[in-house]
Amino acid sequence: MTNTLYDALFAPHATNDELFLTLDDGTQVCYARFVARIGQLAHVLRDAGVNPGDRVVVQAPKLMDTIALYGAAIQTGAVYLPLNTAYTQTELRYFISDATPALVVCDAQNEQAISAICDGAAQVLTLSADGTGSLSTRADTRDTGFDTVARRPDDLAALLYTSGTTGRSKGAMLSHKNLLSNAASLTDLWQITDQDRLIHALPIFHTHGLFVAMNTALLAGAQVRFMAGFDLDTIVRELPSSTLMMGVPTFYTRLLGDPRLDADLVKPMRLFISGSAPLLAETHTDFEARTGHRILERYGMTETNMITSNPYDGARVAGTVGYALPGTEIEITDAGTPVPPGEIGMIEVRGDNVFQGYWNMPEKTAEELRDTGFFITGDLGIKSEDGRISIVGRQKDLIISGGYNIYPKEIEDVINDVDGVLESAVFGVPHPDFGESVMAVIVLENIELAPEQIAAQVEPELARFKHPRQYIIADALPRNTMGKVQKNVLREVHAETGAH
Ligand code: MCA
Ligand code: AMP
Repeated sequence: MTNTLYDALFAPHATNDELFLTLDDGTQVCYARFVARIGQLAHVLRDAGVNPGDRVVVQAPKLMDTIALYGAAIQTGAVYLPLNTAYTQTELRYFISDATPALVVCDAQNEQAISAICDGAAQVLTLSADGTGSLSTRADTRDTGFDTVARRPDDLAALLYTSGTTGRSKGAMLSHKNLLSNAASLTDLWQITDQDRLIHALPIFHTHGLFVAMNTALLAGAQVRFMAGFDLDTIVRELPSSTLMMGVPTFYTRLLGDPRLDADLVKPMRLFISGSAPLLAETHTDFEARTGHRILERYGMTETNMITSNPYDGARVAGTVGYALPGTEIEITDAGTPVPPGEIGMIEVRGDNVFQGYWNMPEKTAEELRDTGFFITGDLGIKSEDGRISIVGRQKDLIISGGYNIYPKEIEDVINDVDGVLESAVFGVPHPDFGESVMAVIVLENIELAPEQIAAQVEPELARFKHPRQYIIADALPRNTMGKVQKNVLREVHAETGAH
């Protein structure tokens, strides 16, 4: 019985006594124990009625059991669907109704609200920050052996929601082959081995922390220092005994802000990797000056996994995202036609890493995934003569704050629903810690409404990281002759405000 992803990432470790995870409280988990836990959790999933192809929604804290649950979903042939722990009930209602899961796993404090949303259509089990909950309790008494369900390379392994320009999040369907091919390319390119110890401070509900970091570590049999979240002191403490770190640019600017960061502290470190948002050239050069390490920047998307990487051995050039990964083709296009090297165009990508389409959204899939297999990323870039890619902008209206993607349309829709609001424009302005932060300019109907009154209605609907840091009331929005709101004008006018 073969199961593409399980056989590559988890099964080989069934008798591996080497160390896998080290947690914040000092707990150490070896690979074999981790695989045994996956087996126990797989029984719980099956008992809960999860069948092959069913979605398992997980909105849970970052724990060993949460990552084992990913393995268990794969072993039972289910589709793993992780959700940001910051999502509000309104946001959860959408994801659950769209994905129609068989099971939802959540923190006990959200059990009641999520049960009400599911309304009997899905089972709800709990996994809380202290590791307790009905999921763990049930697993504790189950067998560790589980007959792995067969899954082929094209079967779905995960469904990851990514916000959309229309305001509605889209579920990106990722197959076993999509995930495994990308993990294999990255492990090879970044030379990850069982001698590595990875600092893992990213959330595990996105591609970066879940697939880029965990799948490569599992494939290589590396050790993982699994941190509940980003904590500067913990990272500074762990750097001298680690070899590898993956982070968003905010990790690196925060480290640079700490006087303890120097070449001595990072002596055993082999590789620092950055992605999910543009790394400023200044951060790149400052980091090298302080530590002697040139950060390796790579580029990816939820729909495509990783697309490019700067080389491990060759030049890591600040402001570029490197070359297409092996097995991945990139074309820079203008209205679908490739443009010559050095010219700006749309970045399109094709390869085993590219997803299977959007869940329940065939029209969206058709708009963004060509019949030729090329996916239209929405990012604008340039390819040099030798194939090196630089991202120069985005055609999609997107804000990236601390590595989280925020689509303005989603926030504008909520603001526009407030009584007394005529229209709004949401955009990103430079922010020293998060790279960009969210700002809203609002035009009112003929009525007095304070920004705080608007915020009080908007914010309960949206995860905290999406909240505008400022609401500005204006008489009108700047528009071009076609009537389109000029967000570039708003960004320029308000550029200074976001830094505060
Ligand atoms: C936290 N807050 C944020 C963010 N994170 N606000 C805006 N943007 C954020 N990213 C809020 C908190 O709720 C808090 O609100 C306040 O800001 C300060 O929180 P702080 O303690 O400073 O935050 P933190 O807990 O230290 O988190 C910052 C972080 C985190 C470490 C940068 O956001 C993070 O881990 N980001 C990584 C995201 C990621 O994994 N992206 C990959 C997506 P209050 O005011 O209530 O205190 S995958 C992807 O993009 C593709 C595929 C790719 O290429 O990787
Ligand atoms: P997501 O859809 O959440 O996976 O985010 C993907 C988007 O993040 C891409 O389309 C890019 O706009 C952006 N992104 C990821 N990595 C980088 C990078 N290294 N530099 C610039 N933008 C990036």
